[in-house]
Amino acid sequence: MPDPYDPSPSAGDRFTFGLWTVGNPGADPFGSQVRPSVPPPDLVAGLAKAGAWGVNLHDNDLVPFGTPAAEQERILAEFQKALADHGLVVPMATTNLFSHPIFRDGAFTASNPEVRAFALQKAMRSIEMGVQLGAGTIVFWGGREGVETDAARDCRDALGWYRECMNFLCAWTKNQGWDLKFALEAKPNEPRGDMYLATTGHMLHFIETLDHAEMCGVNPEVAHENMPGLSMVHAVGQAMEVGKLFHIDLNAQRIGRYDQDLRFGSEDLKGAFFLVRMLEGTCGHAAYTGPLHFDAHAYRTEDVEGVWDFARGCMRSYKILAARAKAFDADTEVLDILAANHADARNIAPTLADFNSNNLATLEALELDVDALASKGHRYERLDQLAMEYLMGVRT
Ligand code: GLT
Ligand code: MN
Ligand code: MN
Repeated sequence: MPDPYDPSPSAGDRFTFGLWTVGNPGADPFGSQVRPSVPPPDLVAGLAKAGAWGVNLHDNDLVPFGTPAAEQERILAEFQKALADHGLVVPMATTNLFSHPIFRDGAFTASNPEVRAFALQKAMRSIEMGVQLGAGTIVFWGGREGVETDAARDCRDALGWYRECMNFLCAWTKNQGWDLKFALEAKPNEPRGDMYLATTGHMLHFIETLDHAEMCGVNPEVAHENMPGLSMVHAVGQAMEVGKLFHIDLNAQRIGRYDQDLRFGSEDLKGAFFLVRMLEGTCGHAAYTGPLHFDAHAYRTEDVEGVWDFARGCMRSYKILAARAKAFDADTEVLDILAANHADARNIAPTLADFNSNNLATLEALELDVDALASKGHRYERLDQLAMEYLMGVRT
């Protein structure tokens, strides 16, 4: 009998990994690579075998910086053959605007307009390649958009240039006749001392200031919200509530550390549980239906086989958490506690939903028993323990 927690694209699982994730050779700032660099077509084969649905990439994950055009075409053809042979799709593409030394002072926010021009040229070439591979979503992670010292420039100027570049790319994309979504990814720090647009909340506001806000949304990452101790569930919830969750980077992270990009579910299991519950649809809200992307990598201790243990682990943990969340949401004790807290016996909620003269009069006349309300317990200890017991596997 097949294991119900094994990923299965034919059963509708839409798990994806970046070439840079399963292809991560285990280098860190203190040591060189510990695993061989696996060619992208072999990563495609491995991902298909592991049960992934798709693969995402930076331009330079596939085509090294500076590759001549003819060689790029050969690499692309070989990669597309691997995709076709193994039945994988490329739903998302992104641009490496952080590795090359030209981006040492930023890309879209670099003080030098020539660097910003180069960043735009590179992004356009990368988007063209993404379109050729079938990507519908383009991620923008501003890895170098920030400073170590604010003496470098006024952050208002940086934000203005960031906006100009995003506006330029949106307009160019529309001009090309492409129907693409841009997903902007926030991070508070690393590699820059302080990065502009540090959280998903910052990003959501910035998007509303763009000329083509409708084609821009966010790509929240668990690690990036958790590094400063923020709630990924609330970041994703805010994005979903305004229809802006265009993509997601799933991984795991301990608060206050460097960007660990750990196997999904391997830290903060409870945070992962409530995240998956939200993504799968809960409390009467629609599910997220986009790709479930893992932006994580295997421990440096692993060899190539360990990388596939890591990839399977990410997908299995997601599916196990989805099953646990579904059971939690169907539990009558859970439902009873929620119903008791949400009860609206006097039908007050509609009065609060809209300011008009009737509602104002109703609100002003409303007599509320402050002492009774203030003394009421909510039973969240019991509710949370129920969640924990599902997570610990004793309640099913
Ligand atoms: C890099 C970063 C990730 C981003 C990738 C997309 S690149 O690995 O750490 O969080 O999502 O550019
Ligand atoms: Mn990411
Ligand atoms: Mn990360």
